[in-house]
Amino acid sequence: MLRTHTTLAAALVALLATPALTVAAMGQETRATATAKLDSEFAASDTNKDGYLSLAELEGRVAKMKIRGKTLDAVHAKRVAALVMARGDLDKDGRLSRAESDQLMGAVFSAYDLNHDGKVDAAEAARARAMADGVAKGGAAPKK
Ligand SMILES: [Ca+2]
Ligand SMILES: [Ca+2]
Repeated sequence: MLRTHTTLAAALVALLATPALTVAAMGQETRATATAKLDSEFAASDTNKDGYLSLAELEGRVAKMKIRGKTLDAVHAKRVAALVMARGDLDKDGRLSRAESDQLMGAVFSAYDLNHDGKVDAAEAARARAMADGVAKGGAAPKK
């Protein structure tokens, strides 16, 4: 079960664990390259091509995400999608716009760029992977 105090971290990790934006690929990732990956990720997730991610589209995407080779079960996929929406839907219209998605990605990046040098280095990526492992097991992410 995702516990309340770990939910944001879990949701952020889940975003990073998408196939196009894998946690493993975060080594030496810069904000610019991460944003470029988000562009293709957003397009792939927007299945009806209306320029917004609905909760259903998010759920569909999350359900296909692999975290260390394992997909989340349906219950966790729904929860993570709901958390991503809750965190990212700034204007509360029930869908994620590109701008909202970009802003969420910025928050994700900042969460992992622990020394704030604009890059997620190998050590920071390793920490992200450890958190992703916690999500894949359905458990809590490591505490700070
Ligand atoms: Ca859409
Ligand atoms: Ca919105």
